Amino acid sequence: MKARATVHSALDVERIRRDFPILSLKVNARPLVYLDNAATTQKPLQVLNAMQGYYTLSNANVHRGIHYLSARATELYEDAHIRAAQFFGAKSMQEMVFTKNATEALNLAAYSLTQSLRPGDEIVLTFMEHHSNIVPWQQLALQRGLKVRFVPIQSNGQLDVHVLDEMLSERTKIVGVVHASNVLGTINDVKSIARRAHKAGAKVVVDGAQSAPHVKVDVRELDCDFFAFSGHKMLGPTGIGGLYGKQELLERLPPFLFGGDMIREVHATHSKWNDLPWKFEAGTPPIAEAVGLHAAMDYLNALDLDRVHAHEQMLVFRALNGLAKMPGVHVLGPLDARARTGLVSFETPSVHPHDLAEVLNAQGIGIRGGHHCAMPLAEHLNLKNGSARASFYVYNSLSEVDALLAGVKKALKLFG
Ligand code: C6P
Repeated sequence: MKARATVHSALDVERIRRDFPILSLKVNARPLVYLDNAATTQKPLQVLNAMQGYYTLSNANVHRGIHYLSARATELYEDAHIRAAQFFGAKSMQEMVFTKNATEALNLAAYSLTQSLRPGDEIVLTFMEHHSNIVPWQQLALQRGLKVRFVPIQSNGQLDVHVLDEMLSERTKIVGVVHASNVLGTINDVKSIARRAHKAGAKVVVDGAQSAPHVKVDVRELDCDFFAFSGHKMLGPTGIGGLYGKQELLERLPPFLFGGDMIREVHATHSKWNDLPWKFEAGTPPIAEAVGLHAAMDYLNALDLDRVHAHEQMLVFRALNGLAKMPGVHVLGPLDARARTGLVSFETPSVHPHDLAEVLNAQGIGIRGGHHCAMPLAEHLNLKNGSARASFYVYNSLSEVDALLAGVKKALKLFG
């Protein structure tokens, strides 16, 4: 096996690392090598300072008061929607609903979209999905008599779109697809999937949790109907994510959560909903987190996502080549680094991924082992113990990839 990629670094990692003091930690007397970015990324000082600045000088509730601080907090909260809408190429902030995370965004889409479906209607998902883009559909399908079908994965780590074509029919109402797999790293051709799904009359829901941080996303170019993301995987704080939705669809959908701020009028027997996007944002929202997310998106814009992707390809290329040379290691997903985001998962049949993660932790290296919240994928690929996963980001360097490779070698020897 030989991995292929364009090899050039596009980011000044040394300078970037100065924005992330946490990366200077020592773990087990070794420099921390943080390779669990698909779970969550570290936060730059710019994000931390923006959030502290908000609480220090601008804190109030939003959309509720006419006093100075409430107006200021409201402006900051709405500015964050505008930035997020721009970041993903949405038409306006009406199309950008903030949620707690990608999971909540996918639950919102699943709940609201399935309310009008009838028994026998079909939802097509893929075996590459994270539980967050399976379980909501599965549970609503059980309640409403819907059928969920799964597109298989080919041996090259890509979806079998011919099977998708065969599955699509007038019964298909929704196609749910992960943009980038959190296990295989595969970047799916969402644009072509959306074209196929729309031809059948289905709506397309994209799980962008693992693509939004790593590649430039333009929802209008992809022509997806919904796109979910999490702020904490893209340098932002936990507690905030979002759902992009085409305005005309969001206008028609029923709300998911009910309460304050999402209403225009409430009477004893009925209520009327607020304008978009507030119709889908019930209760006091994550205001400081929105300010942090805004700063994170500014930070990523300044780095340029094309350069972020190029940098990650360089790291993945090195990791793929190193792992491919090791006997007893089986790399998952596409062998071409250009078809991937910045993560590499691999199986080591002689070492349980949790043991491998522990040996690496003793060397200061943080990776994730297990099924990565994608059990149907592990079953589909017959991965009994799951896999080990190293996931990279803007602050990771080639020498950290080398530390990973040396660590894996050591673990294999230890257990070999
Ligand atoms: N995957 C991982 O280590 P939340 O938890 O809502 O922020 O993200 C959920 C989610 C949805 N889709 C994909 C493709 C994901 O990878 C995740 C989160 C983490 O792989 C935690 S399990």
